[in-house]
Amino acid sequence: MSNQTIKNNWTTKELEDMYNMPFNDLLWKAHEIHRENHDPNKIQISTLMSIKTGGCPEDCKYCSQSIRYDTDINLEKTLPLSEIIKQAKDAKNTGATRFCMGAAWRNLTNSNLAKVKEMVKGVKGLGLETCVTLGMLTKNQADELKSVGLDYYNHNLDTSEEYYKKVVTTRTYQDRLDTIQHVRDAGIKVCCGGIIGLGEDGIDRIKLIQVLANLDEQPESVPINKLVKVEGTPYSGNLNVDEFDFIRVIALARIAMPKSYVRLSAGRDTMNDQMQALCFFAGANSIFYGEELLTTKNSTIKHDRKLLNNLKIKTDGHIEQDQCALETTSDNLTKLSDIPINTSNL
Ligand code: SAM
Ligand code: DTB
Ligand code: SF4
Repeated sequence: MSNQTIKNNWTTKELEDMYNMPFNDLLWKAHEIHRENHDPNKIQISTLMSIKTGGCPEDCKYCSQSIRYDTDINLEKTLPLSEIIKQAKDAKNTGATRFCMGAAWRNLTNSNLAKVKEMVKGVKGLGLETCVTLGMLTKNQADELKSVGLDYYNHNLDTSEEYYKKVVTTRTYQDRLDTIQHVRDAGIKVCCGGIIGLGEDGIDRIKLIQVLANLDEQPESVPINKLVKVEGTPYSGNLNVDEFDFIRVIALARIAMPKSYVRLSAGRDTMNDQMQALCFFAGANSIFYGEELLTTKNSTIKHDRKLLNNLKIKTDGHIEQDQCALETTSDNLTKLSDIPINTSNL
């Protein structure tokens, strides 16, 4: 790992010039920085679970869970602790090292805080890292979550401050920044990123990376989501994201935030293997692993195992490389799914 200091006074022009470099030059630069700071052949894997689905009062125009849009999701109350522990165990058995619990809340209430604290304790007890994404938090609530050992809090800025107003009207960019500050002040690691495909311009993507990189402390984790076009939301008919532009954003995030984990997040199931490989080359080193995200589908586990094995990318979990290797020779995905996971060290 390099000891280079982190730069957090990026100008828009510096990042814009980089974003617009010839593609090969940008990827070369990003990959060099990636190698200086990370193992280029290793990724971190997280599994997501929706602990409370739908009925959210916010109006985020991309979201299946907003009460304002007629989407085809199953509304669910907050799930019981036993269900969460069961799924966390499954996630660990499948190879995840971090378990992220998401709730369709505008903000955390104190009665929900008590429930979430039990969830964090239970999941940590399994030896998994914990992450939650629960909407806005007060400073005191962030301290309470820290007191039970929460590792990460996910709270995305989604896009530039200017474009954000078009995407969400029920809260401000500053509200998001305030929660991120409370998380940071409490000593919880910050997971903060955005979405590509909201109808934003290149400059909005550049400014998102600028805001993230210029935070006093850069987020430890930076999820870059590709919009999942959910039927019934205002963004269901958005234009497809240009794949090279998406890869450019990954590269820019890597260059501007050399030490952060850049997560290739939602929308991976619409990316082919070659595109994902280029994203890993450009500096992505984390993924959501598991059949589902929150309400939409993810790339399948058997597909991911085959991809990671083909690329000879190791994970920080218990995905057994030798088991996968058996499969590449036969290239038989059905057989792959039958291979038992080694649970000896669970
Ligand atoms: N309600 C909380 C909040 O908004 O912070 C937590 C859950 S919310 C679903 C978590 C994040 O998922 C959002 O901030 C957004 O970046 C991402 N997300 C939601 N719907 C998405 C979609 N259709 N495509 C891509 N990313 C999405
Ligand atoms: C993040 O940046 N992406 C994840 C996680 N953080 C919570 C959520 C993606 C949600 C995709 C749409 C859905 O499944 O509802
Ligand atoms: Fe609610 Fe979060 Fe969806 Fe916005 S992104 S509607 S806050 S669940």
